[in-house]
Parts: sequence; structure tokens; C-alpha cells
Amino acid sequence: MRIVHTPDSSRHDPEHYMRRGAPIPHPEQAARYTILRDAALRGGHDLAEPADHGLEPIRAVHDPDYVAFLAEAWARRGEIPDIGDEILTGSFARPQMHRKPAGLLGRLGLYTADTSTPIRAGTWAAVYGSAQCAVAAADAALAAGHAYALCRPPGHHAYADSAGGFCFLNNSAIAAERLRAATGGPVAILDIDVHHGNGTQGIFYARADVLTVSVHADPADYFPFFAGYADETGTGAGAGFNRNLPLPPGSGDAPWLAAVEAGLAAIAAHRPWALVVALGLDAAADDPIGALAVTRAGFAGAAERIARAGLPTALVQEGGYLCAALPDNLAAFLAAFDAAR
Ligand code: OKP
Ligand code: ZN
Repeated sequence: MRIVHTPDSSRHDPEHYMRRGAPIPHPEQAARYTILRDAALRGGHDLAEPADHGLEPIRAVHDPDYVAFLAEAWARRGEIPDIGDEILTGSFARPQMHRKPAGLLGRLGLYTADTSTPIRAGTWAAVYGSAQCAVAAADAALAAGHAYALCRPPGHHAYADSAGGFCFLNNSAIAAERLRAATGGPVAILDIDVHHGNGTQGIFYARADVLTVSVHADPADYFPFFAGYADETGTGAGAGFNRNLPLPPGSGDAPWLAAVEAGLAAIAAHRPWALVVALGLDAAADDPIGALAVTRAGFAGAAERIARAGLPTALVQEGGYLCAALPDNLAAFLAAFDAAR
């Protein structure tokens, strides 16, 4: 398996975020990059760093002003009196608020959904490099059949113009749009992260050319709370092109794999020309912020089923947090995918 990664992924190093009213150590730690990379190395995969395709593939799914804001925010930090190691706000625009304030903190409140995406010295380098990994994996999937992008930070909670849930740029959406443009045919995204891929759904919700399918823990009492319900099926030209498969908290391999199969059946019915897998590993039983109980055999089973779809496939890393099973689950997924191809 071609693995695309960049050491720049380590440069975003958030320390804390607010969870249930109190600051806790941030789960999306820089060490995730080295741990996932080393798991891929041990598996004998072929590691490469991405070429730089610039901002164009990023702007193909994101609002240009939002992208410029992310790129420039750290350089503008002096506008905030007594700024420390990060730019963060506690004031967020509500959906009915559309003004675009000139100041840095107001702009940040317009462009972020929560406190989990502080902007620090290396944030843009990591976010940009992560997006380039997604682009490179999409290109490699067309050239070689499949590839894995070790994207950190993750991306599936990022909308066209907002960060949130540890995510800044939507790497899976960037890969999907790259595949759609290159093939000229419809493409599909299967998101198996334990959290609903709300940003990805939002980006493609009115489009028929990118089918979005997400398998996740029921958002009724779990992040991202405000999207991910089964009755969200797309709008306008995109009606019928979004599918959500929420599962009760605590669900294990059998219901999870059944949902993955249902998602793959929906994808097959739409006859896409390529597939993006938003590969979160946080459905694992011992994930520190997870809500499901998937085992290593479950991840291998999902990989086998996805590989058998036989589509050019870009695997894009999403969540999956520090626990003993994390590297093993990635290794098992990649090995099972290779074996089934
Ligand atoms: C990212 B991915 C708001 C943040 C709540 C966010 C979880 C993000 C998971 N205070 N928690 O899908 O693995
Ligand atoms: Zn997640």
C-alpha cells in the first residue's frame, strides 16, 4: 500500500479543549502522527511524502476567504493584546448571524464551531500538509488502485467555511473532489469514523456527483449532535445522495459491519467511479473518546468488504485516538485491505 504522510503533521500541537465545561488534555495529539506512521512502516508499506499542489485543490471545496484566514491567522496574532501560544475564541456566530467582522477574534468566531481547533504556530503547516497528503492519495488511487493518506489533523468535521471537532480542512472532501474532477464520473465517500462526518455531508449535501455515506454513533447524545440523523438524505440536486447510518452507543462488530455493508450496498447502487474512505479508527472499543466497541477483527472485516468493492480507493485518515489498539487497528485495516485486493 502506498502511504502518503508528512512530518509537518506534527506541527499542530493543541494542548487543551473544553469538554463538558472543563479544559481537558486535547485528544488529537501530535504523537498520533508518529504512531500511525510507525504502524504503517512496520506493516512493510511504501511511504512517501506528497508533492505540493498548492491551494487550488483546497479551494475546490473550501471558501477562499476561509482558507486565507487559516493561512494568515498566526501571522496576525499581534492584533490580539497579550496573545499567548494560541489563537482561540469563546464567541461563535450562530446560524442567523452573517456579518463578517474585520478583527481576528470575530473572524475566528465566524469560522470555527467550538474550542477544539486552536490556531498555533504550526497549525497551518500541518493542516496544509495534511490536505496535500489527501490530494496525493487521490492521485495514487487512480494510478495504482488504492492509497492511504495519513492526514493529521483530521478533516471530516470541517465545512466549506468552518473548522470544528479538531478539523480545519476537509481532507476526505478534497480527495473526493480531486477524484471526481480527474475521472469525470460520480464518486462516493464512506465515512467509518465513530463521529458523523458532518462537514463532508455539508459540503456535498446539494450535489448528486458525490454520494456521502456515514456510519457512526447516534448523534442524539454524542458529537457532532446537530447532524448525522437517518432522515438527512440530501437536498435539491443532491436529494437521495446522502446516507446516514447511526448506531446505538456501545454497538460492536456485528451491527457495525452490517452498517458498513449497508453503506457499501448504497454506494454500489450509485455506480461511482472512485471511492474515498474517511478512515476514522475511533469506533474502537478502547478509544478514549469513542462510543462503539469495534475490535481489530472488525476493522479488518471492514477493510476486506471495502476492498472487494473493487473501486479506485483513497483511504483518508480521520480520528482514532491514543490507546494501545490504535496502531494495531491501522495495521490490521491496511493488511486486510491489501490481502483482499
Ligand atoms: C474528531 B473526529 C467541542 C468538541 C467536542 C469533538 C470530537 C471530535 C472528533 N467542545 N469533541 O471525528 O475523530
Ligand atoms: Zn471521530
